[in-house]
Amino acid sequence: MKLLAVVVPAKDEEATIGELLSRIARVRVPDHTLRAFVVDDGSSDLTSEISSRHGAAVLRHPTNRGLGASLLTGLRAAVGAGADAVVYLDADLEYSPEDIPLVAAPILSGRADYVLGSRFPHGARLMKLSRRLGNHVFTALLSLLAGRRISDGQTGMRAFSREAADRAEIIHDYNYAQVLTLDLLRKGMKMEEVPVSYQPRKHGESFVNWTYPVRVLPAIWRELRSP
Ligand SMILES: Nc1nc2c(ncn2[C@@H]2O[C@H](COP(=O)(O)OP(=O)(O)OP(=O)(O)O)[C@@H](O)[C@H]2O)c(=O)[nH]1
Ligand SMILES: [Mg+2]
Repeated sequence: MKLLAVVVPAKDEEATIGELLSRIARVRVPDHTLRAFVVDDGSSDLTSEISSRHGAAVLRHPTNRGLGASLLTGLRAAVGAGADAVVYLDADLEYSPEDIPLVAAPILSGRADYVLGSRFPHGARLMKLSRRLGNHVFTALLSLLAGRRISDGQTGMRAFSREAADRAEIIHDYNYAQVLTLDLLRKGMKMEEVPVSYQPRKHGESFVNWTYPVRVLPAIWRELRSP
């Protein structure tokens, strides 16, 4: 049996993490054992306790370090545990664990090293207008920089080959979304997009606010200038 690691970064997600982990436990992928790795990013609620109770491996950041750092902690732990492939998804149930086999498929068949689970076209009408516009602007910019058409550059559900998980670098903690993709493409990783289902967050708080563009643009610039 091969190991498919499911990395879940979580900051104060006690309302949803239990249900998410129970649903992950019911997902079946042929020839693979699934194991959840929850990265508790300095939560002050019961995120870690609930995750341990569900049998997940829990990696704890003593203080809040941000989503990019959390994802990287999860990827490194998964590779360290011998994962053959990794799927990552957000903890807030916006994405469905039932889509894990779908985003993992191009990796498991050896067709791709990196998969973006795209919320378009299905989820588009559910997304807030401001979010949708922001997504289009940043995805257009990412497509331009990547030199290929991408439909959802900011998705919170992705899959990685072992090599991509091992080699990924994230130059900016606040918004890993675009810089991670640019980093992996520049390393020659093969990318695919797969449509996934999407439902806007019902609990907890989002970390996205009006400062997003001010923080993301310099990060993209730094990634492009890095060797
Ligand atoms: N808010 C926040 N989330 C974090 C942090 N570190 C890890 N996360 C997790 O990162 C994932 C994505 O965060 P969200 O706030 O849902 O970001 P988003 O999906 O772009 O925004 P929404 O559409 O409003 O949900 C969630 O699983 C969070 O629990 C952090 O420092 N702040
Ligand atoms: Mg979310």
